[in-house]
Amino acid sequence: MATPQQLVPQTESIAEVYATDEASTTSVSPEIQARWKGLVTGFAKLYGQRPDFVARSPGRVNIIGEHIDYNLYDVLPTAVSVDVIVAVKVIPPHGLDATVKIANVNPDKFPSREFTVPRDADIEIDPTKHEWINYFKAGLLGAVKYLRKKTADNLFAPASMEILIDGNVPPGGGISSSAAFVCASALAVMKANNHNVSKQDLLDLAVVSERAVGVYSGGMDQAASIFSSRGYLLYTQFYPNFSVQHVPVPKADQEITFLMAQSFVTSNKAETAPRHYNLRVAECTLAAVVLAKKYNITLTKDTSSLGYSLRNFHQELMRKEGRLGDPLEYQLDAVIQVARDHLGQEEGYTRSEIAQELGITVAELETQFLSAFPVQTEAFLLRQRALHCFREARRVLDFKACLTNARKLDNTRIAYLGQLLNESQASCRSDYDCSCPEVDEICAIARRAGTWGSRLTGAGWGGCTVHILPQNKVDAVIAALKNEYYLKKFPDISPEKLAQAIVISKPSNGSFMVTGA
Ligand code: NG1
Ligand code: MG
Repeated sequence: MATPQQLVPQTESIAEVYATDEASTTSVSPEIQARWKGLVTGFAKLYGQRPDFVARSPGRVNIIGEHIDYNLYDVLPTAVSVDVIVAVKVIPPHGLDATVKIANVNPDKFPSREFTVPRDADIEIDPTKHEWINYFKAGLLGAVKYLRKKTADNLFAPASMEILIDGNVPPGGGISSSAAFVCASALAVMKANNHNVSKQDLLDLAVVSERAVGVYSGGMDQAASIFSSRGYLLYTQFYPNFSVQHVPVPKADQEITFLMAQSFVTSNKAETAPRHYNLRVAECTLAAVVLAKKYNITLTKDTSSLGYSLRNFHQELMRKEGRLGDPLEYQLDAVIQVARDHLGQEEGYTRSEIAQELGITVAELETQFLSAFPVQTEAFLLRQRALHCFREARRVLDFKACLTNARKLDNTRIAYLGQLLNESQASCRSDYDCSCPEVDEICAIARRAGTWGSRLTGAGWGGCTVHILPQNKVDAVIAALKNEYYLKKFPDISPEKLAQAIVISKPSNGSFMVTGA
């Protein structure tokens, strides 16, 4: 029988294993071992000595719960086996401006760089210049800020380092190469400065670091990259406080597989944020404050990126109506009805209509809610965004209940899990408008070929899809996707790219570190 769901101690430090420790290394597949060895020998060749340690953080797939982390609703991602590994040698002396030499195992695509970390200032990241080392710098910046605070030393100088990186998470592909990169980098910098960072602290700093690149994201990706555990999904809660639980996928009548398929439609999130990602963050916030106003509720600020989330409104409404003791599912049903009743305008709300709802001027609306980042739109679709969010939050609860309330997943339950994924996709497409024709097409092809459920994963507008399917349908689904999508849409696709298009990954371990390599 599967192990029951486990609460995870958040103050726990990141696991550290020794390269010579049989018990921890024999469980690693030969391909992974080869890649790690390649990194260490590559390092020795490049810098003339072996690294002190290797820090690692994986990509993630979100199984269900899309675009609700920044509304502080629960999500259900897990780490995947592709990851970013960072080999580091600390170079004395310590205490001066630090020098960072950084290289990638793929130098043609990711050229080597060297830069200085000034002792008395923050390193600068130019988000308009798309450089591969920006993500390392984001992790470094977050780690240095953390260490300066921790040591109460504003002039804290991090150690100089020689670094070699190998990442195999497809970039811009919806499985969070960015979070893997930022988390692994921050972890590496912590270790290089002799700090055993807790998972919670690494999470907090990694989330803030990524926002520095310009996207007002929630914390799901970094949580999955840091806290996941092999064989489990990571039930992640953000409200009232952050917490995670490891949820096993129980034994089933048929062996269940999660498959991910890239659309190869890249949406540059930082660039499209004013029309896509950040606009959605703003729309949800505005929906929350407009609903609160209708009920005469004053929201207090929460931990979401703009400070007012739909979860926050939900909580205050339930408190007011004396329903906080109701099961969360029923509470969500209630707020779904509230959104239907009180956000009536299908065509959306203009700035002046929202200002009128709130009893403030347009200028006040701009300063209070729309000044953190630019958004480009005439109409804010408050009704559709709120409905997606509340319903998606409900689907996450249903999905988790279906996994945890049974010792064994029979076919009816499995079909229900698939249905929830399909409903999530439909909602992302219509109410949240974060899908795209290619992603819709991949989902349709995959379902025809035998998946139980198919949907986009990650921010969308391209990126990656996730599918739940029986093991015995894997070949058929892969063949259908190749013939009907990849080869048709990209006739000149290289064999390497085609090989990266589809990944089957079992839920994997989160961040860890290897020393003594
Ligand atoms: P991607 O685009 O897959 O990195 C983004 C956000 C998440 C979450 C999802 C949508 C970042 C770093 N992450 O994921 O926090 O909101 O979209 O569910 O932007
Ligand atoms: Mg990302």
